Amino acid sequence: KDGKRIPDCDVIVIGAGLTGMYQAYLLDKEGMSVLGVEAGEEVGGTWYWNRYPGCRLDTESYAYGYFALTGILPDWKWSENFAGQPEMRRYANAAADAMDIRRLFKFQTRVTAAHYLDGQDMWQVTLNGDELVTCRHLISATGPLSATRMPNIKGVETFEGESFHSSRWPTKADGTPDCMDFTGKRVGIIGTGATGVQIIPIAAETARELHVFQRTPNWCTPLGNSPLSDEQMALIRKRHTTILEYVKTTDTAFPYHRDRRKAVEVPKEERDAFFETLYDQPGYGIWLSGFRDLLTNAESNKFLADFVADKIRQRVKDPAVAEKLIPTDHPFGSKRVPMESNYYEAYNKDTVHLVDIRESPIQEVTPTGIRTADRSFDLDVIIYATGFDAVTGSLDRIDIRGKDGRKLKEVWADGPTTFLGLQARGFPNFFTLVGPHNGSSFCNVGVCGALQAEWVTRMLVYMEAKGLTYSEPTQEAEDKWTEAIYRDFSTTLMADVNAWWVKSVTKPDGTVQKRALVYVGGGAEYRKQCERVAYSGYKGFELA
Ligand code: NA7
Repeated sequence: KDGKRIPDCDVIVIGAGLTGMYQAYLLDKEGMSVLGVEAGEEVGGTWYWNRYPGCRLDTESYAYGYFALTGILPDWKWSENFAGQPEMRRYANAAADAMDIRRLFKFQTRVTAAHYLDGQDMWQVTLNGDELVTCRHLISATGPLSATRMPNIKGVETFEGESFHSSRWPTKADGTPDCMDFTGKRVGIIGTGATGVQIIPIAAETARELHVFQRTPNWCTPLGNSPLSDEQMALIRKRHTTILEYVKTTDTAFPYHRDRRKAVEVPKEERDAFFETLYDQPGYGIWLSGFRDLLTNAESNKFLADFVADKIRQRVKDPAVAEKLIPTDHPFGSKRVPMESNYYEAYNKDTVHLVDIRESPIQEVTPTGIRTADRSFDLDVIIYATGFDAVTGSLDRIDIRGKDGRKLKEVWADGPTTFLGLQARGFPNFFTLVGPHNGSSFCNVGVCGALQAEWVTRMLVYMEAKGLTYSEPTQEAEDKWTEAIYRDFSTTLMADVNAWWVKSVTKPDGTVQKRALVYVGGGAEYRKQCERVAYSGYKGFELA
C-alpha cells in the first residue's frame, strides 16, 4: 500500500552464542519470523570457539548460567564452581534443545554484509558473500571477544610446526580438541592475558619446554575453583530466583557488591586483613567486592597492588622472574584481572621460561621457531594468545552500511556513538547486543546479554503492536549517551590504560585518544536507564 517491500523475515539475529540464542528464542516465542545466522557449526559462541586447555569460566557457574536461573534448564547440574569449557559447551547445547532454537539458525554461515535499504525500513543481509535475505530488524549478538587478533609479526606463515590462535584451537575429526598434551614438545606462547594465564599452567604440566613471550604482565589472582556438591547444587536450585534478582542489582551482574568503605580511610592492619580474606576467596571478589575507591583513587589502588605484588614475590621462587611478572604500567583492576590456577607456580618449573619481549622484542617467526632481538628459540608449537579486536571488531569485519550507504566502521572510526549502546544514529532498526557502550561489555555477559535481549524483545513487540516499522535514536539522545560514556570513563583509573575495552584512536596530529568501548555506570544503573526509556514509550528513539 505504501510502496514498501515486505521483508523476507521480521528479524535476523547474528550469532548463536548465549545471547543470540536467547534473542532468537524470545522473538520466535512472540510469533515473529526469525532467521539466526551463525559462523560456527553449532551453538555456544565463545564456548564453541574457545576450546584451549584450561579454558573455563572466571564467573561462578551458577551466576553466569542464566538459562538455569530462569528455569529454561531447571535440572542443570554444575559440576564445578567455575565450569570448564566442555561443560559450558554442553550447557549451551542443552539450552538450545530446551529452547528448540536450532531450527531457526543457519550454521556455518557468515554475515558478510548488511545494507540498510533507504525508504524501505529494512535491511538487506548478505550471507557467505552471495545469498541475499531481507529483514525488518537486524540484531547483532556477535560477542565482544570473537574477532581474533593475530600479531603483526614477520614470518608468522613460515613456521613449519603447529601454530594457531588460542580461539581457533585445532580439533580432531570428531570435533574434540586436538593438541591438548604437549609431552615431548617445545612450546612457545605469546600473550599473558586471561587466556594465556589459563593455558600456561596446563601446558607447563606436559611440555618439554615452555617459553612464555610476555609483553605486559597482568595482575592475576587465584580462581580457587572447587567441585560443587549435590547439597550445594540443591541450594542453588532452590534459590535460583533470589540469585538472579541479586546479580541484577550488582554493578557488574557478578555476585559481588563493593565494600562501602574507601581504602584510604581504613587503617593499614585492617586493610591488609581484608585483602588477605579477599585473596583467599574464590573468584572476582578481590576485584569487585573490595574497597569502593579501588578504581577512582590511585593511592587506594596502590595498597591492593602492593599487596598482590608481594603475593607474586612469595609464590615465584626466582626473584628476578617474580619482578618481571609484576605489572608496573597499570593500576590493579584497570585491565581485566585474569583469574589463575597455579599460574605463578608454573614459573617455578625448570622447563618454564619467561621471555621478556619488551626487553628483547620478537624480530620474526622463522620456520623453526621465534627469533627475538638477542636469541632464537626452537619450537614445535606456537600458541598465539594475542586476544581480540574487542567489542566492535566483529562488527567491523562485516560491511555494515546504514542510511545513505554510510559505513558503520567509518562512522565509529573515532570511537562508537550510540544510544543505550543498542542503536546508532544513521543505522535504523539495527540493534547491537553485548556491543559498545552498553552494560554487557563490562558485565557478566551470561546475565547482561540476556537482559538486553529481553529489553529489545519488548521494544519490537511494542513496535509491532503499534504498527511501527522504523526505529532510530535521535541525535540528541545519542550525543547525550555517548558524551556521558566518555566523560564517566575518563574519571576512572582505567582511562589511560591499554586494555581491550579501550579503543586507541590516533589523531591526524599524531596524538592518541583513548575511547571507552564500555559502560562503567554499573549494570543496575544501565537497566534503570533502559527501563526509563521503555516506560516513556521509547523516548530518545524516532519511531515511525
Ligand atoms: P587479552 O586480554 O587482550 O590479552 C592478549 C595478550 O596478548 C596480552 O598479553 C597482549 O600483550 C598480548 N599481545 C597482543 N598482541 C601482541 C603482540 N603483537 N606481541 C606480543 N604480545 C601481544 O586477550 P585474552 O584472549 O587473553 O583475553 C581476552 C578476554 O577473553 C578476557 O579478558 C576474558 O574476558 C575472555 P599487551 O598487554 O597488549 O602488551
